[in-house]
Amino acid sequence: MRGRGVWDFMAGRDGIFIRACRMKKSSRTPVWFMRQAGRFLPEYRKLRKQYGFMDIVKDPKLAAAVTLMPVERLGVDAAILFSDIMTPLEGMGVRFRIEDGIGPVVDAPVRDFYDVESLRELDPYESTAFVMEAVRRSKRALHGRTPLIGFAGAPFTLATYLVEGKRSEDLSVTKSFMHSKSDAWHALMERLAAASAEYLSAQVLSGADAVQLFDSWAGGLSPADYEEYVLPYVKDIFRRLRGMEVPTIYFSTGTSVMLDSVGRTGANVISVDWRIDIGDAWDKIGKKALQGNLDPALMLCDIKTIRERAGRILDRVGGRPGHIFNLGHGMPPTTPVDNAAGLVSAVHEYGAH
Ligand code: 1CP
Repeated sequence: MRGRGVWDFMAGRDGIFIRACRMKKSSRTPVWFMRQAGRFLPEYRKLRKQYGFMDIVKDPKLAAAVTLMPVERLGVDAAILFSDIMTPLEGMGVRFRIEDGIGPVVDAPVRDFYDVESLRELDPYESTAFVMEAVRRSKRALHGRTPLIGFAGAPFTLATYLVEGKRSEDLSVTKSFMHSKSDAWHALMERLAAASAEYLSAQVLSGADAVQLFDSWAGGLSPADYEEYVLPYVKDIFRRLRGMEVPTIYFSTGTSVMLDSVGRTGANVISVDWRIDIGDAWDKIGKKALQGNLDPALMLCDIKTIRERAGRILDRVGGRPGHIFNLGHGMPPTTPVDNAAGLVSAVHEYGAH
């Protein structure tokens, strides 16, 4: 089998993170952070003075080193591969760059059926071979300390960058494309879903122990539009991954009002933001594992406040199996390292069952 080896069996495949994804009981609540790799760690900022962002992403040795940094520095219970949601798009013929202070910028935005038709099918082993090598290297370097989470962008969130050309606050160009050229929209979502599913499968076959689909901007849609234009494609991705025997996680923000839809994506774990009480979220989602909920802005407060708010979430959950402690969105770039490390310790202390 491609890329599979002895590490699979040593890498905590029955450790606390994977057990929580599977809703099994464990000795304590696992904790990791979205956007823990890169961004706020001083050792990453130092590396970035020497290399460009995509240079690190495309160098498996450097990407694996950044993947390991939060495990070593913070003691989190899972590693997430260092890359970006935009990475596979290059292999579909999309030219983009990551600009400092802005994020992804696409050279020629996708605006009609012709643009959609010109997107190539992704061969993840060919055009993202460096990602698969970074997965293998990260696994070897982790040496079974924690599992490795692979990831991809969800079709809608990728489409927002492709259609708008960069981050947009109101997603107006995306929405107008979606409503006025709905045939082209569905064709675009179909292609992106196929690419994300292939890309995630390849990461699993290269050694990823779990995969997360990032749908950061899904909450900008009305519940009805989410159901019609987005949900079928998210479901399709998780359906295609079902035979792979690794847990799947669906991340979105601003979706508290449509948790019944989000709960039907087919993911094993649902990530929730801070705009809802975690107990209420769990009632709406039903029998699935739950991740997230701490407001990322708290990371910029004093450690006493962070510990107190983390304690409230753990109290509310009450040791129910299937809880993964995380933030509701990414770690803020200006987070003091001591706050992140202090939060990991707090969860390890209070979250002991
Ligand atoms: O200057 C730099 O070093 C580049 C900053 C940076 C970093 C560190 C970008 C550009 N991407 C990343 C890494 C990254 N992106 C990871 C690595 C693993 C981790 O730390 O967890 C992951 C999982 C992502 C995922 C990602 N990229 C998302 C989904 C998660 C989220 O935060 O909502 C999104 C929306 C992106 C797009 C993107 N890439 C980079 C930036 C600054 C952005 C966001 C821009 C925006 O707000 O639209």
